[in-house]
Amino acid sequence: MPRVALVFPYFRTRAATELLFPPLGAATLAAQLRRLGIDTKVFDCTFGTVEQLDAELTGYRPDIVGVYSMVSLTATTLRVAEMVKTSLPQALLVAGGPLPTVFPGRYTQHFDAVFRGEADVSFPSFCRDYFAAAASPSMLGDLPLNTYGGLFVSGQGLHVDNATVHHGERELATFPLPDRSDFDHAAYQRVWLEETGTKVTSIIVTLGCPYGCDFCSKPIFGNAVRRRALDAVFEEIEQIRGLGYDSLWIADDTFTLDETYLAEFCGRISGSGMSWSCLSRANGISEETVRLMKEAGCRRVHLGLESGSQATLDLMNKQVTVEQGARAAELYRLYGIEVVAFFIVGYPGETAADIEDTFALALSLPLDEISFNVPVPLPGSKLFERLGEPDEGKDWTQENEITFVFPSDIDESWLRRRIEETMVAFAEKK
Ligand code: B12
Repeated sequence: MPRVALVFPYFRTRAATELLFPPLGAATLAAQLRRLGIDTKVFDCTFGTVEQLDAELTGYRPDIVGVYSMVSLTATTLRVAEMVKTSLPQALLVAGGPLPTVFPGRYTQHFDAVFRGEADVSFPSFCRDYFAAAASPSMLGDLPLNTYGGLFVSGQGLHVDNATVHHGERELATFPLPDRSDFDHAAYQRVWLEETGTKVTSIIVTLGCPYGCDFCSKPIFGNAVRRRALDAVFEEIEQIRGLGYDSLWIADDTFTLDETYLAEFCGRISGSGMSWSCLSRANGISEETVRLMKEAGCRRVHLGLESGSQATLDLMNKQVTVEQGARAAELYRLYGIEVVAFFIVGYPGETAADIEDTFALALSLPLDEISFNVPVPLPGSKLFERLGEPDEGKDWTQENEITFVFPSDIDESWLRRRIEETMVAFAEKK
């Protein structure tokens, strides 16, 4: 029987900033593939090594190996691709995820095909047809390649560059729930329990974000906001609870966007004993909604306040004011929801005085945690379009670095010192 392997090439780094969640993209695709009757296995590398992956993949003998990639996984993705070429030379190598979506041509140098964007339907349909045709990597041209949304192939005399798709709410409601059965939940829960006292896992409830922040890259879900049917969401939450988790990290770009939908979500999760946290925005949130969120078990929100300078917020096209950010933080805290605030310092075009405004704001608000990052030009963002590729030799694929990867007027050692001083002042204030 033909087999598909889905690889999530993240190997635990134990960095202070690491957050461990099973990859939902692989779980989503596994559910769709299994619904089509295709033998599928997810290889989540989080707790493993490259050698283990090699042995397990070779033992499984897949005909198609699909690898997820994003900016921080560039090196491991290529390493896995090389490994597959050596150990499983007959397998078709396919890439998907945020970075292959933005740079498909870079990935087809190492992979036979790339699926850009939401691949829920296109990739499983492609696998089904590939197996039905008893195809091999050199026979791709025999398949109806222009019918698979987001497919990109370049090589062997083929050039396919199909438009990406965004699945509508009705279609999303017909999808199977992500299949989490291949993950090592005991290992994930052990880490979370040790670090936070709760067992947290991620879930996606709404897709997309309508805002156009200059630094943000939304290669998969894009601007079109779609809400999942709450019946399906709550069936998934029950499954998650059945796996032993007691807390959710809602990974949506902006979960608090639609207050009516949010109120319905709160009504349904209330009293379930499941706590949750999510990302929110400085604008568009009423006191009544915050009250409902608290009653419904919301423990903390993550707010991208970004800056204490209006000029910088405007440079970022954040479409909020400093006052709105301050009010949102105060409102959440008033109702007993913890606030984690993210700030970006050293934005191209901002001055040292703007940055000092950010440090002052961070120290003046009732916040539970703060973090400062320099802007990283993520492929797919407007900032990247403006700044281009990072300077030669700068490693921009790491998580949460305070190192400029582009020429900046801001003195990096001054910035590091001021960040440290602000963090110390924040800790003393708490
Ligand atoms: C959850 C999340 C995390 C989590 C966990 C990631 C995990 N284990 O999956 C945490 C908090 C750890 C995290 C950290 C980081 N993240 Co993050 N994260 C997300 C987030 C919010 C949701 C991802 C998700 O679960 N999506 C839901 C699933 C269903 O979608 P999906 O994974 O995209 O899968 C679909 C497609 O991509 C495709 N697909 C997926 N896999 C495959 C495989 C194959 C073979 C194929 C064909 C298709 C395919 O089909 C799926 C179904 O449609 C996204 C934003 C977003 N909305 O995408 C950012 C995002 C992926 N993260 C991003 C970044 C930059 C980071 C960090 C580098 C941030 C930082 N500076 O610290 C770190 C790196 C951490 C690391 N471990 O490497 C960027 C990536 C940008 C880019 N161009 O590469 C994104 C897009 C956010 C953003 N706008 O900046 N992240």
